[in-house]
Amino acid sequence: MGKLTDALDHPEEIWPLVQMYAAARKAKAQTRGSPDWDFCYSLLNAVSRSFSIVIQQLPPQLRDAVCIFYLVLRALDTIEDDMTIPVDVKVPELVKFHTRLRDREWKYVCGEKDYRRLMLNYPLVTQAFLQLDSVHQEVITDIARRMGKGMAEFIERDVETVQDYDLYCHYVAGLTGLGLVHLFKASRLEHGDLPDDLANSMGLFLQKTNIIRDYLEDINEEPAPRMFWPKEIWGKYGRVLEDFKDPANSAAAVQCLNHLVLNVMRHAVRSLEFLSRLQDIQVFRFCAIPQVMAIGTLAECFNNPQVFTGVVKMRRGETAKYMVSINSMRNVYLAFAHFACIMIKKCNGPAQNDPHATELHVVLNEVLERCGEGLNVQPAKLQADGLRGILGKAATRPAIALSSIVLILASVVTLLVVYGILADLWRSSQQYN
Ligand code: D61
Ligand code: MG
Repeated sequence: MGKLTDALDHPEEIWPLVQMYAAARKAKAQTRGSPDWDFCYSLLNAVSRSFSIVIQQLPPQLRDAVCIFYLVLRALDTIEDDMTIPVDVKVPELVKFHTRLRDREWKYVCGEKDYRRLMLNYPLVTQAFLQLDSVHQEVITDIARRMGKGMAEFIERDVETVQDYDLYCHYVAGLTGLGLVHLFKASRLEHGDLPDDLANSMGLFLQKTNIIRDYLEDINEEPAPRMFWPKEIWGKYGRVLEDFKDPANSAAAVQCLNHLVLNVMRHAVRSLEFLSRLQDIQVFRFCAIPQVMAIGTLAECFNNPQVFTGVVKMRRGETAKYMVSINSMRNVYLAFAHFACIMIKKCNGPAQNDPHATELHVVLNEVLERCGEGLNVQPAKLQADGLRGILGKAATRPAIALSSIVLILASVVTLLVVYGILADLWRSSQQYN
């Protein structure tokens, strides 16, 4: 029901939804007829819808390497996340993981559902990994080694300080950014200056957004919760993290949430800088789409008590709209400005008494300024437009026209079907007469 009313409320999202659905179907239907690669791509599809779509639109010389990079790190992460593995078993397993990459027999049964399927069939991933260029293999092995070591470090201690938080996110996501840059360069698709610090910010922006959004899921995790919110921040708002689940503590919980949103938004300008340096359009889309989804998710989460009672996500249609329209830096600036404006509006309205509203406002203005520079318009003008939803009006204009066509076609099809039924009825009534 929600889907239909959403579509009627946002008709401009219908065509992007159709395009996404078609792209997903096409991706699923593609087979190479070799069990290793077919397994790898079907698992990628099953485990991550959004990364699967952006990975599959990469150029061929990069697509396979990034797909395997994803699955290798997903396997490592499945070991990290499995709370039934005893610490003294898990730590050495994470540290040694990179040495398993060339072992055609190795598997480690853990995780659940599709993650378990990945671990059970890991030899198929290894078989595909060993077919990659040796440079790609080396990059993946190096990142898996550093990530495993970092994950092991945080199995034995908690994320306490903001510095710990940045370090943990560097290990699990920032390193992925560094590895991807190496893969882009090794495939000769990117030649520019993409320093580690900028690539790291790309990962931190995605990872911190997930950590903020997944509060409830992580705290309810069985058999034991696994939390990454830094105590240096949440300790200012509560005695224990579980307290935020209680609606009686909603005000303090939301202040804590807003403090974390301020913390992650400090990465936004650097991530725009990274994106503006990319040269290949497919690599650009692969990198930009997740960043736009992240700032969209943050705009939804900011000052929203529902983070503590359920899942806060962008609408599927909105996700689809951005997936199809992010094909230039201009549209990234427009999207970032749009979501920054949504947050500025909250800073001036419902969140105006928040202890960090002023600081967040400053950071959001820096994002707007950067977008203004990129677009060659005054940030003030951007703000006036931003509140009306610039991307919805300018960048997706063809999508709106096309969605009207879809609606018209749908009406025509309906009429034809109704006409067919009536004609059948008439014919059968003629027979019996
Ligand atoms: C450009 C494009 C994609 C990028 C990027 C730059 C920089 C970094 C990243 C992707 C990585 C972002 C990770 C954000 C999602 N977080 C997780 O999945 C957590 O696990 C982290 C360890 C495994 C990383 C696996 C990964 C993810 C995305 C990739 C990739 C590898 C390889 C290529 C492309 C994209 C998280 O998972 C649980 C959850 O979020 O539900 C966790 O356990 O904390
Ligand atoms: Mg993990």
